[in-house]
Amino acid sequence: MNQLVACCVVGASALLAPVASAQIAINPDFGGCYALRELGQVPGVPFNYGGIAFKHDDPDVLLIGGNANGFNAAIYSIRVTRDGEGTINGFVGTAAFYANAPQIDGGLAYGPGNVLFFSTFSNNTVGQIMSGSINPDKVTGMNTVVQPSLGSLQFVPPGFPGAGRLKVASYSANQWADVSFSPDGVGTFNLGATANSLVSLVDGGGGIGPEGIVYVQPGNPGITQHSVLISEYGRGAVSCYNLDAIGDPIMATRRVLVSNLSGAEGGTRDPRTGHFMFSTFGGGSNVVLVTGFNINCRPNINGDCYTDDADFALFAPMYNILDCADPAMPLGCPGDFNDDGIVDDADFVIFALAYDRLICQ
Ligand SMILES: [Ca+2]
Ligand SMILES: [Ca+2]
Ligand SMILES: [Ca+2]
Repeated sequence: MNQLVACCVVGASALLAPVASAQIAINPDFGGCYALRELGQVPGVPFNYGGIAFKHDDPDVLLIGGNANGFNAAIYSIRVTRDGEGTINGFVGTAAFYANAPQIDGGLAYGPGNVLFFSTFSNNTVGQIMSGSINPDKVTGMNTVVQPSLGSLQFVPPGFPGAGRLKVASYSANQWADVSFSPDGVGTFNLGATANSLVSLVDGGGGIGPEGIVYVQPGNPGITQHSVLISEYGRGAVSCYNLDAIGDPIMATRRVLVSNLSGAEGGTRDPRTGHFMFSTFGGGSNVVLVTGFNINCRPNINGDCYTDDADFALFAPMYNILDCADPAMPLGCPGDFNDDGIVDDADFVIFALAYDRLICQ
């Protein structure tokens, strides 16, 4: 029976080939180092898919929103499988219920204290689920921060401009905001009532329709500055943006990374490899992995696929200058791999390890 269904679904797609022939594509301007691996549907997670994140205490367990945007939406958990190189290549069994998350949309991310934050659509709230809870412990309306409705959220990871800050994005209004938060004394957090910054995610092509938000560091192929990937539902794309000093995207730096998507939704990174993973919303709800992203290739200064002699030629002068504050230091001090403000032996050790590994995929 399953085979028959598979047969006929494929057959229908084939008939539509002239219309549906547009394939998911990766922009070659990023150097040809990235590849797509469609992981398909997650067994047991009801359509539509929402935000995704890896469990804070298990890098092989994916959390994913199901029935996204519905009142009966929930977060499900499923264990991933990996090939011999550690790249995710599938799922184990059927997903289990993890926690209720009514109207979850594209944002799902851990904050301080391993509190799981999620964004909701179309009621424009942020929910918080404490470790061990199966229901939201706190829900905060965001109408005074951004116009309805979220959309997405993410915390800026360590080592990035604005590290630790909370960002939210309104899907409907194409607004990105920085939001303050502080402990409320019972394990969750009070959110700021107004935006600390407000970025318009609109350009000549209109609004992007933001969903997933994923930060990626320099050294990833084609990326030479701290950047953020945004799943753009409104554009059928995932794009890469340079960051400003507090970790907000700079709209004018938008570069499409993945195109021809239907319903780009939540995004996260595999904590083991750094690979980028995103979900898609709609009848074809799906999980897609983009290999080539990495977590330990900061020394790939020129942003190609390797850490090699060309990068050493860029690193050596910075090592000689030493201080990132020196006017002679290249912009952004890209040789300071451990972000301590100087380029010294500690950075050289990091360089040598990456040089030995060579490949940044
Ligand atoms: Ca959505
Ligand atoms: Ca390189
Ligand atoms: Ca350093």
